[in-house]
Amino acid sequence: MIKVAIIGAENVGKSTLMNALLGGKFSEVSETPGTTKGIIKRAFGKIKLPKTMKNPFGGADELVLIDTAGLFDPEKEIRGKVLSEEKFKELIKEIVNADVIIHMIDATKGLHRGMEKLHYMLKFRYEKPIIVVINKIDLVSREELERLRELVKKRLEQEPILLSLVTYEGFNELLKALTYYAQYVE
Ligand SMILES: Nc1nc2c(ncn2[C@@H]2O[C@H](COP(=O)(O)OP(=O)(O)OP(=O)(O)O)[C@@H](O)[C@H]2O)c(=O)[nH]1
Ligand SMILES: [Mg+2]
Repeated sequence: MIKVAIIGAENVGKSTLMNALLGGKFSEVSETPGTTKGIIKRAFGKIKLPKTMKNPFGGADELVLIDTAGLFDPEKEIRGKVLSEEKFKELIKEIVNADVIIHMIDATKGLHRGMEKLHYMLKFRYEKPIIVVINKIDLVSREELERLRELVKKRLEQEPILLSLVTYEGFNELLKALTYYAQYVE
C-alpha cells in the first residue's frame, strides 16, 4: 500500500485535489479556511506503473489518499484554526507515516513559512519524497506565477508543479509525478 498525504495551509485546495483525483465528492470543499477538520482517507485504487519503472511490488499497487486539515492559518504562522495542539501533533504523525507527500501552495498566498519549515523536516529528517504543487494558478498572472515558481524552487530546492483545479492545467503532470514517486516506496 502506498499512502499519499496532501498537506498545506488552510484553503489551498487540498480537498479539491482529493476529490479531483477520486472523481467524486469525498471531502468537503468550501471557500472558508478550516473546512477539513481532521484526516480523510480513501483508496485511490491500483496504480499501474510503466514497465521501465522499478517497482518493489510488481506492476501495480494500492494507493491510498489522505486529505488533511489545513495545518496553518493562510496568513500567519499559527496553527490551523480547527486544530488543537494535540490534533496538530496527531496530524504530523499521520503525515510522517505517509510514503509520499503532496505539499500544496496557494498561488495567491505564496510559500507559507510554517509549511516551509515542515517541508524541511519531512524531507531531511524523515527523508520523505515530496511533490510540491502550486495550486490556483488560474488566479494569478504569468509574471506573478513565475516569481513564485522561482522563489519556491530556490527555497525548497525543487521544481514545483503548476496546477489549477479549475482549468486542470498541470493535472497530468501531477499524476505522472505520483506514479514516479510511487516506485520508490519500500
Ligand atoms: N480558482 C481556483 N479555486 C480553487 C482551486 N482549487 C481550489 N479552489 C477553491 O479554493 C477553496 C478552498 O478549497 P478546499 O479544497 O476546501 O481547500 P482546503 O485546502 O481543503 O481547505 P481546508 O480544508 O480549509 O484546509 C474552494 O473555494 C475551492 O473551490 C483552483 O485551482 N483555482
Ligand atoms: Mg479541506
